[in-house]
Amino acid sequence: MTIEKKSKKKLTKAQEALKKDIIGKINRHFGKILEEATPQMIYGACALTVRDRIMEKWAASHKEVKEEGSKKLYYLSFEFLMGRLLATNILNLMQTDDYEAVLEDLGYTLPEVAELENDAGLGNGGLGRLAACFIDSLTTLDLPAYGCTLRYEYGLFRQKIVDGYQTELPDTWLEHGNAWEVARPEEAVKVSFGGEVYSYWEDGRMKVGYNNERTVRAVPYDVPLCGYDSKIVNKLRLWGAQSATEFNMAAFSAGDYSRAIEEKELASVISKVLYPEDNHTEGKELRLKQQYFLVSATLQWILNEFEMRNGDNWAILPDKIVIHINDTHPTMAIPEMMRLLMDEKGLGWDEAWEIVTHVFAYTNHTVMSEALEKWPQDMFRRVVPRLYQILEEMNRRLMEKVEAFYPGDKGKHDWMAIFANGQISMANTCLATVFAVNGVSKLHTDILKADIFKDYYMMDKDRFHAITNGITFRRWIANCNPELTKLIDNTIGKGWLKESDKLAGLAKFAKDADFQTKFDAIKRANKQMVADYIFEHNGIKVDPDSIFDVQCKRLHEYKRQMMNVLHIIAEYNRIINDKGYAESFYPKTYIFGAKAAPGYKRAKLIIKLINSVGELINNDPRVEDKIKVVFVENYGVSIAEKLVTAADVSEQISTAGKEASGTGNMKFMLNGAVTIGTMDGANVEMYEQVGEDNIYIFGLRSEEVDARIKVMGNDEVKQIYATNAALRGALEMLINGTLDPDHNKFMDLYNTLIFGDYGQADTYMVLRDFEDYVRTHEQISRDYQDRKNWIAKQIMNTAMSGFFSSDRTINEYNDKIWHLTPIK
Ligand code: 26W
Repeated sequence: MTIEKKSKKKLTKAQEALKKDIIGKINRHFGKILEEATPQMIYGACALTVRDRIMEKWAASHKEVKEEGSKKLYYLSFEFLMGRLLATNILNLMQTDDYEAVLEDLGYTLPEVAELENDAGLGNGGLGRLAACFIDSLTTLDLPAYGCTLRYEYGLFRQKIVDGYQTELPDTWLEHGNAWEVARPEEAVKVSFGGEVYSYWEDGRMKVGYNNERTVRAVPYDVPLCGYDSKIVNKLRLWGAQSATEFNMAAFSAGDYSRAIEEKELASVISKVLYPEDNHTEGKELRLKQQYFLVSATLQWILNEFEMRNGDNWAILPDKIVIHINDTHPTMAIPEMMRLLMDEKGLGWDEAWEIVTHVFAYTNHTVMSEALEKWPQDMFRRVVPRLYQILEEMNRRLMEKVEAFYPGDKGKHDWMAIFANGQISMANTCLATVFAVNGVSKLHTDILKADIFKDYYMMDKDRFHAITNGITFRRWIANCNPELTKLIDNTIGKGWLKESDKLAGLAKFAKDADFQTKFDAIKRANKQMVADYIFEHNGIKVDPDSIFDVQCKRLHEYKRQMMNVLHIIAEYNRIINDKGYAESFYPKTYIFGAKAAPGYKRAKLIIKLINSVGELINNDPRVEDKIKVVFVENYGVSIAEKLVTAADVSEQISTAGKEASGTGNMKFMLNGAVTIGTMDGANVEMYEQVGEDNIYIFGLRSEEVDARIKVMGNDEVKQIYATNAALRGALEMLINGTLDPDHNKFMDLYNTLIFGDYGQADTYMVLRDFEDYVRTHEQISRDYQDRKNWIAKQIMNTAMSGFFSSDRTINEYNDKIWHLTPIK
């Protein structure tokens, strides 16, 4: 890529020094002079100067954490969806102006250089992005914390649309190296799999040994992270797998060739690739190995660090550390800590259990049953035989407690057990152990308490918490929407980026003519930017004065992209057939972005459908200038940063009760989009914050959804089909040849709505909610044209989004669960 050079301004002294620094990196790191440097090298040189600055802070902050012996949080997560780091790191260091000036002097702009960084796409969706927002807020609040995850060589696949279909390409994010990480081979540990466990007596206690196990080396790579205008530096530790010895020579010489080769193979695959499933588990053995690898390496590190400071005073471990399990994926940390404390450190079961039950907290992020992790017992025993034994004992003790509380209730026993029906339940392993459990919004937590975790809730209510998710305002407005940020700074002063409640001060400007003009001009410019992006990438010309209606998130049936598409088809049909409607129709641009899990056929078919509908509508002269449908390829953090700034309408339309929280909803709200949504997840709280005039709520409520399935069944679906002609027309277009010449490509989508998969039609209430959805869209189109009132709604959304800062979320976690002290 070549970047056009621009003209110069005078630099301050500090900026001159920074410029020298950057040029120095070009000389010494890349062995080039400035004139020869490629844009990629300019990026690399900037990143290295930023890293130096963070490292200087790090050395100081590390010393403080050590000296104060403060309690630390370890946030274990299989996903950290960090995105790009250059611009946010510069922002957090409060050096945006300096870097902008110097880069301009060198003939570049900061945004164009920042764009050269590959996204760190080490996550699927909400859970991974939440972890990334959390680590930013933790650091900003000066709370000592480590994020722990795998150093996937390939992150979430790159999506390429070919002939309307999703295809998956490897995400080679490390191809130019990773400027942010520091390898720490001196802190490598060994992780062993499989083999046979045996026990023996030594020094008066029972010890455990292994035969035939396979061992892999875990090497940490640390990414230092600075908070916004904060003192401390935290880190994200990425564990990569390597051969234990380049080749296990001992085994090889002893004639055990297969073992030597297996170890090498295992090392080469373990941290190779992120599993691309979101809200769905496949129970693959390699995934189980990944889980054990991360968990064992992290716990060895945690206990080693603790031991170095506190010797064998294990009883105080819960005062010094807290380990957070981000969904059940790192649950093996629980039996692994039992193993290490008993087998390696010599503690007895009761002593170890007392510690373990005071160290772990767990967050649930989904109620979708296909996402609840269960491992086949046989596989689990084969991969981690010692943990299997420990879980058996945990289960035995658990069942005694359950029997005491629910005597003779066999159904409850099976439902609550760690071992049941040949499977091991990770959620129950957590629930049997942790001192705190939380849901990620109020509604979601209520559902946990009343439904999937009810039996555990009844046994111990106090440990359940509702902590609503949040997003870091540094990335999701300051960095991605600098013009709006400046406008807010100039209107209410600067403090709001750290004290987000102050944003409410904007409310009194909602109807202010001058403020409205400026606010609207920024939205318009952002829409133009996205229109340009779409033209460049999709070749589609969209009108920046049309309503930008955006649904961007993972593709899943419960998120109901399908309902959105059916509505678009119905609108299209009506424009063609109803002249009055066509004349009064206000132009709309529908924008989708979504990756589907590669094995989720129906989700992939919905992507094809969106593209086919786009093909049809975008090329039909009868609807020209009225509707455009755009599918943005390869949706991820960096594309989200553009789209959230340009949306007028944000689609948050999941079946009520299914979306645990949602965080995209908050990003759109913060940037002044108006939500059309169901009473689901955090939408409920957005409604409470922004008030009914500034959000469009429709559809069945969560209680109604359950009742509907039980009581009304499929007859209701038949009836809707028979009576709603617009909907029927849209559905028939799936199979009548308009969208595909062979008529049956989309048959599955039609069938699942109308007949259902296991006899239950319309599981996700697409048909049942359709009419209300259409009505609500019509209202939005009318309201949008009342410009003053609409802009006021948009401003109110930004103003009332302070509650959704992840700083607030982290403070709640800290007060209710972690109890860390900010570093002074
Ligand atoms: C094992 C396969 C798998 C992979 C990921 C199962 C489950 C998951 C995640 C828990 C799915 C996920 O990302 N859930 C989302 O978490 C967000 C952060 O709390 C919420 O805002 C979303 O509503 C929820 O869907």
